[in-house]
Amino acid sequence: TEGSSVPPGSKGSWASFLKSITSFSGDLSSLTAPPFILSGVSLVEYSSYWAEHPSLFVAPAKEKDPAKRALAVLTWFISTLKQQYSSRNEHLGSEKKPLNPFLGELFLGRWQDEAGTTQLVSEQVCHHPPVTAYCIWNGEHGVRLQGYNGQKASISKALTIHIKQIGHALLHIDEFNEDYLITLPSLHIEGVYGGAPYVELNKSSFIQSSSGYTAKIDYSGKGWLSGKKNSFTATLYHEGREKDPLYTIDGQWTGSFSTKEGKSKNVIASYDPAKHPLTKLVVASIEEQDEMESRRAWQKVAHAISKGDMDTTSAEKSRIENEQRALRVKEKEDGREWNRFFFTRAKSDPVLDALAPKLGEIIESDKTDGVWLWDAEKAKNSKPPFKNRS
Ligand code: HCR
Repeated sequence: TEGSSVPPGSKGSWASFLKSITSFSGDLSSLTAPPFILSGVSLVEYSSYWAEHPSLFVAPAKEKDPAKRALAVLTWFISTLKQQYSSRNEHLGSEKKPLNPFLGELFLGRWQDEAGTTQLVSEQVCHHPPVTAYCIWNGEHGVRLQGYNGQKASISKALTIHIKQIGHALLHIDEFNEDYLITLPSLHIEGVYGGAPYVELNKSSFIQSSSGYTAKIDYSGKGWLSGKKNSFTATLYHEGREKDPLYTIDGQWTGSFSTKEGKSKNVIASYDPAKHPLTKLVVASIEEQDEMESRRAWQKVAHAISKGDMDTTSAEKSRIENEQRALRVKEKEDGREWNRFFFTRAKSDPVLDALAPKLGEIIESDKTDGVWLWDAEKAKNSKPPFKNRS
């Protein structure tokens, strides 16, 4: 095909892959894709995108004014979008298919910088359908984010992959005993036909605070006004008073954006990603890692993918899948469920139940057979080496 990014040797396998996805719906992880589109990074690592700018993550805790605090939360959230949805394009040339985490897979790390220590625990709490739960916290600043997410996919005739995210995130700020419910945007993947997939965000997502503020972020692919890709407009208002914004932010979530007061054109702050370098996540070396930790568990697969060695990739993947299957069979025989390391499934979460109704129907289909909650008791008792890392 003209303008195709598919490597010459992969045309055939890409054509069969395209054929296979036209008749698919649901769980994307079940698709077998050609090696050039595979990444050796597991989806369990993606939780780290929430806090690659620790200073922005903790900034709301320093803000005394509640409206400005809500604005700091919104600014941090928008700053994470570039990492979440376009970093693979930037580093790998296109969106890639991540490794499908196994049940109990862990990704642990910490950021160390001027914001102090910010810690990350990400755990695959469900394999079928895939659900990842995470908790990110900075003890010095008293800020904690916890959440979980899964994806539901469908494919249109034009080969656009539409993805609805299931789940949400909750940010807690100790100093003000304040909670923020963050909903996750829907997305679609374009450029699939030509073998150079990339993500665009759809529609809107919301942040609802317990202090009575709502933020609405509207995403528009080409930009209503600017015509630029990855555009958005966000407004922050007293709940129920959408027509009367306190702040408006617009720009590109992959680029820069500016904040204005009310509906005015008066810019009070601007954000340029080039001026906010990322803090690198510190992850234990593979030798130090537990066998449940992602990079250790997938080491051979990741290596084979990077070499384009499909035989080893599938052999090593099958080995992990078979081990997992055997574990599930054993659990069934014993009449027990896999015990998650850091999270517990609950019927409901009081914080979510208090904030979600303020957003109406938006979050209704959010449950993945209950909600996943960070379990401080479990975390305390987690066996070493996890403990020794903090
Ligand atoms: C859809 C996606 C896997 C899920 C990824 C999620 C939604 C995961 C949670 C993160 O917080 C945000 C996030 C960002 C990614 O953009 C999104 C991925 C984009 C592609 C990937 C598919 C499973 C890959 C499909 C295979 C194609 C490229 C052929």
